[in-house]
Amino acid sequence: MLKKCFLLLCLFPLLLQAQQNTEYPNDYLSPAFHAGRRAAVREMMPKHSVALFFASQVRNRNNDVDFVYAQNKNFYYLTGLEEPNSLLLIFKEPVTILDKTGTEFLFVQPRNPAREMWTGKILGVDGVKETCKIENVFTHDKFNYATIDMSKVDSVMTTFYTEGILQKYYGRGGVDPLSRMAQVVDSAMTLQKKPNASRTITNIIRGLRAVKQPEEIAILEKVVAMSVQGHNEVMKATKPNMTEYQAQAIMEYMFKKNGSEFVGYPSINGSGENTCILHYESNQRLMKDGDLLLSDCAAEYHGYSADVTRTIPVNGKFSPEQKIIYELVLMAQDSAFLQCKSGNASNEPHKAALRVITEGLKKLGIITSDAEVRNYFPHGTSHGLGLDVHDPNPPKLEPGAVFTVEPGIYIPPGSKCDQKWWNIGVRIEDDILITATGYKNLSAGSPRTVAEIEKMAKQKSIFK
Ligand SMILES: [Mn+2]
Repeated sequence: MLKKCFLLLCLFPLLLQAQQNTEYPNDYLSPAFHAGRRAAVREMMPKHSVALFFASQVRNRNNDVDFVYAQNKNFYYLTGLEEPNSLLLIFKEPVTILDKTGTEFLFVQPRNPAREMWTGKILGVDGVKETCKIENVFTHDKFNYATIDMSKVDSVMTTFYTEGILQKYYGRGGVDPLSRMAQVVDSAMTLQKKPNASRTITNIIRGLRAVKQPEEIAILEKVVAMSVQGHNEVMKATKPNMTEYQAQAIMEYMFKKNGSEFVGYPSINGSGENTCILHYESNQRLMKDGDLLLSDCAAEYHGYSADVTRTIPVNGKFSPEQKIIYELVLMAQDSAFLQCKSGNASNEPHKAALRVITEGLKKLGIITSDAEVRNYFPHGTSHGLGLDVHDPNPPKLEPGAVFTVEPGIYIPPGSKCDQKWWNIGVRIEDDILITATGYKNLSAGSPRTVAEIEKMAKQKSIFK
């Protein structure tokens, strides 16, 4: 009986994650969500304007191998469609295109059974109508800018794709049918003389993406939970003479095991001197007794990324110097959390963290002036989090804002301070949701304090 209870307790963390019990995942953003986002964009568009949103192109990796396809996040936000060679047009006022009158038109790649046998199903017009619940869908070969009545359209807007970038992404005279479409759009954009029109649509969509809807928060909670499981397993499994890439493997195994499609960004698993390299990605070093391991790793799920960092002692116990620096970063993070409330400017958490770290480093004699703090804490404390790992954040925090709080201190070898501090790099990063009453730390399931981390390091890993 006791044994059975123990087993159940062990399984409990795994059961926290909803188990998939349908043939394919069915917890994607709903067509109603995407329709609502398109309506919100249109609502904010200036009179007599049209906004163009392009799907990402497939990108070649080597020879005949392409990169895993990654949809343009704005296009995904507005459609949910994960296919290349597609274009969404949103008009402020209704227009008629190909005998259909409306404000939304989607041009997609046509079905191609021979190609689909090799690279997978293409939805085609009927499939897109059914899946995305968008009414006016055509194959992209039907797109002809000249057939659109532009007499009432004063501005043409597109996000990120300036004229030059369009050419870079789509090419000229390529075999891809979209190249022709890209040329048409390109020429349409050069025709319009309104200055800053594209900045307008970029600002509109950034403003919308900065405040998450309930469906987005539900996915973010799942992807952060997957990421927490990875960090906790690494805490349990890490020991001297393991490599950084083995820590990475354990981390990413846990993401994938729980349904994550990708990592949100290349995993950073830096030990020893590599803890002081902010975006260290090669993860090749053999970890030694007495080192710290800084893991900045997170999963991606249904397009949304988490962003979590934990710093742990490789042998399971912080040295006195490591503990001092760690607890200073922790104190900075705690003081930043206190600024996570609706109505605050979104840089208030950073200001609080910077103050604590500046005073702390001065007290330790590591710096003598305030300006020197940037040598050891060179980055900001917060960025928005969502479809992009660096997502828009609203200028003023409000319910639905999701962002990171990630202070850090990095003391590389050769720094102008006592040698005992060298090779100590610490970052603690959590994912915060602003609520009506305060904030919720979505990644609170992963230990942050010295005592909690040292306790978890003693637990048995599924990899031991
Ligand atoms: Mn981050």
